[in-house]
Amino acid sequence: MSDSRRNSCKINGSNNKTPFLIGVSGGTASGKSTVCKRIMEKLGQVNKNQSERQVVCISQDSFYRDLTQAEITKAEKGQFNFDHPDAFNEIYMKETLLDILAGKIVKIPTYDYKNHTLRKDEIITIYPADVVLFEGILVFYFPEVRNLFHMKLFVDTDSDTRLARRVPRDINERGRDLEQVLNQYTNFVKPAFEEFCSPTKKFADVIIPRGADNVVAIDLIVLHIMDIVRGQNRMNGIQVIAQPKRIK
Ligand code: UZR
Ligand code: MG
Repeated sequence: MSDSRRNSCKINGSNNKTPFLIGVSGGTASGKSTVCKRIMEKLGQVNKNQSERQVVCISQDSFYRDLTQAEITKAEKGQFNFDHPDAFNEIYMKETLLDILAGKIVKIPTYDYKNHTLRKDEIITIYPADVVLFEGILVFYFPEVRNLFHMKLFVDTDSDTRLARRVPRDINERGRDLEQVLNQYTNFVKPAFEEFCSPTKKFADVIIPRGADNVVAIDLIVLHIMDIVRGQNRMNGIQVIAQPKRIK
């Protein structure tokens, strides 16, 4: 992380917070969302209202670009490559992250996997937060997006494990049938992982083997996040007194 980037992570005098931005990448079904969920749980964030959260999580899926009619037809036959960088709206992604870093309130659509469209009727409002997690298969692919992160995590889960998780998830949660899931995996998901996602592992600051099962790694990351949030509060004039553990 560059010093200028680290220094820019502070709470401005007003309500405008410049959050600490963490990118979380990894192959499909590697456990990115679960790692983010665990981080938020350990920070006691999940039961809080969005506007009072200090830590929020956004998915890169909200930044798929709108498809043309011809592309929707292809997607319905499992012939559209959702794992290719071209499937994303890079500019919208970058501008949203810049707005978040500027402490603005942003509204982002959720993604509907069944219809392969953004749900503009279901909008998530992201309020200024101390820490923002941004997770997705290609969050480190686009240099201008990658350079915005203060910290980069790569969830490194074995590809057999990922496929074994992906199949039931796509069938149960994303309305697919087995043949479609396996065809899509072989034709698009696996080759795109090897070409576009896996090479971005080298940009990570921390690689998390075994994903959400890796409690030690997640605990270390959470401690780091807590340090940052406390540091920011201190800069804002609010002293948070950490109780150092006594070694007996
Ligand atoms: P994660 N995806 C869909 O299945 N349908 C869509 O409409 C949009 C995306 C899949 C995408 C990718 N691939 O592998 C996966 N396909 O979502 C990324 N095919 O999500 O990181 O949670 O696995
Ligand atoms: Mg996910």
